[in-house]
Amino acid sequence: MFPTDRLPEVAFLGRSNVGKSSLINALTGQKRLAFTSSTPGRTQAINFYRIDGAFYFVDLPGYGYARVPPAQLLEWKKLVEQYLEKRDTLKVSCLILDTRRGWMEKDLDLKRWLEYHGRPYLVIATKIDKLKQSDQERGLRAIREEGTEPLPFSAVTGRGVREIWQAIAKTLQTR
Ligand SMILES: Nc1nc2c(ncn2[C@@H]2O[C@H](COP(=O)(O)OP(=O)(O)OP(=O)(O)O)[C@@H](O)[C@H]2O)c(=O)[nH]1
Ligand SMILES: [Mg+2]
Repeated sequence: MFPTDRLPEVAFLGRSNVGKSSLINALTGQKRLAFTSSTPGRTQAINFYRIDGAFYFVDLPGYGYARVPPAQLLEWKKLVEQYLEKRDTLKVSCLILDTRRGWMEKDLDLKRWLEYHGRPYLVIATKIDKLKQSDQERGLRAIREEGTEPLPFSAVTGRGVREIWQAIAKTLQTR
């Protein structure tokens, strides 16, 4: 089910509808590489996108969508935790937060989980275009309170694409 060519992988994690697939599309400059939707819970499986034959972007299904039946929630946990725990080609995860909402309970659970398992991660503060300047700064400050520096991003304006690429490239080089 997962690729076996052992290329390094970058995973995209976050709540349902936060903009994981949109970030992948913005980073690759391909509008429809990863399927995006205004219907939460669109990405249900783990999707691997091979980039330049050099590594994979891994689009994981979102969490925290209230209307998911319990059985499916368990499936999600099994699938995602199995991937995050065992996958030795995974180099870095991008934990994506909505700048308007900051850290929510499930995000903090995931952050602690990644830290406990020694998994390196970047924090992306997305949909920043939806906030006016002063609220952007307030949102970013709130995210910093958990001891991480967020990378501001907008799929609409393209803000942050270069900085996120630089951060990803750095983690791919050092491991
Ligand atoms: N304004 C704005 N809208 C965004 C941004 N990123 C994503 N969206 C919108 O948010 C919705 C969800 O985006 P997706 O990329 O499908 O989100 P996802 O996290 O992949 O969602 P699931 O796969 O369902 O978990 C879509 O309607 C996007 O157009 C952004 O930076 N700014
Ligand atoms: Mg998606």
